[in-house]
Amino acid sequence: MELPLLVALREDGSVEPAVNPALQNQDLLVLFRKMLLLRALDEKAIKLQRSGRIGFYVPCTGQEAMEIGSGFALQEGDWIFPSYRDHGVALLRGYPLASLVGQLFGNASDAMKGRQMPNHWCDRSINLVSVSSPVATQLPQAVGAAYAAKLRGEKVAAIAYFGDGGSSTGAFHVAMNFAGVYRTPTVFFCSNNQYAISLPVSRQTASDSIARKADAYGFEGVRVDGNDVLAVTKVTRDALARAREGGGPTLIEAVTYRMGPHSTSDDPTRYRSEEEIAGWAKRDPVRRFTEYLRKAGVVDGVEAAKWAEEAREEVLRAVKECEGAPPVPPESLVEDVYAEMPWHLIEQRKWLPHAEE
Ligand SMILES: Cc1ncc(C[n+]2csc(CCOP(=O)(O)OP(=O)(O)O)c2C)c(N)n1
Repeated sequence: MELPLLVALREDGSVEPAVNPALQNQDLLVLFRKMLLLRALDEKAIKLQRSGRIGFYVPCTGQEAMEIGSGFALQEGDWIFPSYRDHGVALLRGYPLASLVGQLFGNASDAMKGRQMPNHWCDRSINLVSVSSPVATQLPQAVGAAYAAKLRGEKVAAIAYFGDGGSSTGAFHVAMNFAGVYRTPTVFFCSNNQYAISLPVSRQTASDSIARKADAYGFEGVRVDGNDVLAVTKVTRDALARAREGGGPTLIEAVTYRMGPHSTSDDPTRYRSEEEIAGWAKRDPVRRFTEYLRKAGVVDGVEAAKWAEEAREEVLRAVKECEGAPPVPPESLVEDVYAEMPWHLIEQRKWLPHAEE
């Protein structure tokens, strides 16, 4: 039997009680405003790339609910192993917008000193581990971190984000198996956005769902409406709580849709129809949540528009702050590797342009 798709936000504006995270209004507004910020960041970053001001960007329009809902469910101390599309999780956990934007410019405003690919940020202070470029390699890392936490008796969980394409890798199966056998406090969060670049999910698996795969590894798999921020919050929160309490891992499949291109280097018109995109546009997670909040009397139309504008202004401020920064000094290339710089790096630093010595 197919696993049910858990939905909280019903079409008539009510909330399914079994999937309701029962949030206070102030928390609903946190979710809402972060979703708006994420949408505004995408809009601006695509424009920056198209006008040649940044080199590359990975958008997440259409996936705001799964980003913000799952990020909201995390607690301080939990370990986050993100994928390149998870800016929302980072923002929700307190990674500053200006740091995300600075990393796209790769200049002196970038904490990664321009050494990483764009969209590959991290922050040790919030247990936000560096994005891994090779698909799904973050999964065994997350299981290792979770296992270490378990051995130390720490009540924290590790969450690993990946796409439907990631579920076809060896790393996925290795990680799921180890997590099942050792009952590690890991949440596997799959954003099933229907495509791995141009490859549709129908070519990715013969199973009736990705969540189903958890059966084979001896733990629970859950399918949730990934465009429903309340349902995502609820299932992720439950899975993380179970993990922290020693209940073992969970595989969450958030069913969603990538509305934009895979990255700014992709042309999705080559592999998707207008009709398909229009069908998913009706389930836009930002609009859906806005409508719910309006019906519930939590925001009115004027406030919603005002906050959307404020989100755009916040992004513009971050861009202004970062874009004017100077390039990273070339000599920084040899820094941060050794506590004391060895002689050969001192020599090599002299050959770099603009080096001080
Ligand atoms: C091991 C590996 N193979 C191929 C690639 C090139 N690549 C980058 S993203 C991607 C698609 C991943 O799709 P999915 O896991 O569904 O995540 P999504 O991008 O849809 O969020 C591929 C094939 C890679 N980075 N690593």
